[in-house]
Amino acid sequence: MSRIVIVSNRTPGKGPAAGGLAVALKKVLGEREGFWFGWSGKLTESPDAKPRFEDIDGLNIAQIDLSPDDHRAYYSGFSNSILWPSFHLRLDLATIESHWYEGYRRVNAQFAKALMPLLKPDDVIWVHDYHLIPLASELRSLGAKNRIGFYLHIPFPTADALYAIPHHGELMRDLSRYNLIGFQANRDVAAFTDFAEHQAPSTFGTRATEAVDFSKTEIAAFPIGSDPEAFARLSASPAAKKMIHRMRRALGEQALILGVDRLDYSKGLPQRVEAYEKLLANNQRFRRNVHLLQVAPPSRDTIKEYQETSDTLDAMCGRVMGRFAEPDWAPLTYVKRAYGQPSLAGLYRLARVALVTPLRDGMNLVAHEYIGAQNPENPGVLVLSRFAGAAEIFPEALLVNPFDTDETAEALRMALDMSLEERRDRWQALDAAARAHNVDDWALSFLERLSPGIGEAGSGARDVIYMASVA
Ligand code: ADQ
Repeated sequence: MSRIVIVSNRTPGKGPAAGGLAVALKKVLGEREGFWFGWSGKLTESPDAKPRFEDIDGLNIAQIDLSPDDHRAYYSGFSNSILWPSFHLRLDLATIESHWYEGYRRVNAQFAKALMPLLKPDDVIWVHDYHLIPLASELRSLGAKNRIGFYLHIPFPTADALYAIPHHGELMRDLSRYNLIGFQANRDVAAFTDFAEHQAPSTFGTRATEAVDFSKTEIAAFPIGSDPEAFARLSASPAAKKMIHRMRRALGEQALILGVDRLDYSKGLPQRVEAYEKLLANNQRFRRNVHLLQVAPPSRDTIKEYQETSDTLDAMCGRVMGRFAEPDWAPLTYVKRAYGQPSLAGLYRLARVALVTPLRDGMNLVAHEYIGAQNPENPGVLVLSRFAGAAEIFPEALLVNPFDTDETAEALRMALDMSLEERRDRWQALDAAARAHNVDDWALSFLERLSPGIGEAGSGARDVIYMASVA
């Protein structure tokens, strides 16, 4: 019987996870038998080639270690200082050290070597995210003939940004070794297709670039979702109620405006605080009547650009406090930590407005979770960036250009002034879209396209090996 092998950068750990991929795949894994294989999170000078098996939160997981040098080049270097900023169109924040590419390839080869002995000929392999673009190539060079799919959780860049990436030609060739490539949004499919067409052999000049053959690779959008029903349930859980009670006591009659993000420059946090500052500056009536809570646990904080984003945000929050705070009123609270899902659900439920304004985002699961957690009788309003993949499926949100802080401030004002009837109408449409794009259907539709018939087996009917690692 065919098995499913999922591969990504990191295995999920215990406790609250701040990565969207971990949240999404844990859900998929929780409903199936099998195991998850990925980097253990441990660094050692001479890693054992053989994976170790462990039970983590009911999931059977196989892990390998990495060497510190390889990990630095592969993870902080090529993946997160070159691919992440370029794919998010932030070439100004990219650090191009082309030697990192060797470490990136070495780690992909190490993953392939560890995985290969575990594979059976009819296993179906699902590889996740930008850390592992070369994995199919590496597996194929070891003789793997399996169906292999790749899912990109982040946006696909424009041709110009891709050209700025060292070895981009090899990465495109690596992508052509997959049978299926899944993107978050139609926007990404269009950018990929555009690039694939651009790098076809030129009929001009004498040195035509060699074409990459994508004739065996299917390309499609599979927008990821959350579990809106679970967030609806969680928002009425004791932990959520406790959080709501605590917040109500602190807020009194003030309307809560909420932001929840990993602390990442792609999330547009300084622009968001500036938009809030403009709301307060332009509308005196909101002072003392609204409160912004921004929850943003640090991530990738060994990378300089992340520390700088954190410093900028500290300064912005300080500026707004200095400008508007009074002895008995603070305009905002900024919390740098992760919360468990029940507490988050409580915050979502209480928030009159969710500010989800990334400068660019693959999907953005916070938007889905916020919708799921709303009270149908009295729902809040989602202010959403046009540049999140989520904008394609949530047109009933208040869509904004996050670079235009006047526009975001005005959307905030509209959200705070919106009638109950309009809030309900918009939320009903949003909730229907969030349910139609839930995470279970996302996983099944990808797997079904990769290997027709495989999704019908249902929970536990097949062994599932997840070889994975998370952002
Ligand atoms: P991320 O960039 O991590 O994911 P996102 O989709 O917003 O972004 O997912 C964040 C997840 O982390 C959510 O499930 C959220 O609940 C959780 N989270 C955030 N802050 C938290 C906090 N303070 N405490 C607890 N949990 C917190 C990447 C891509 C996205 C894509 C996802 C999934 O960058 O574009 O949507 O993968 O594919």
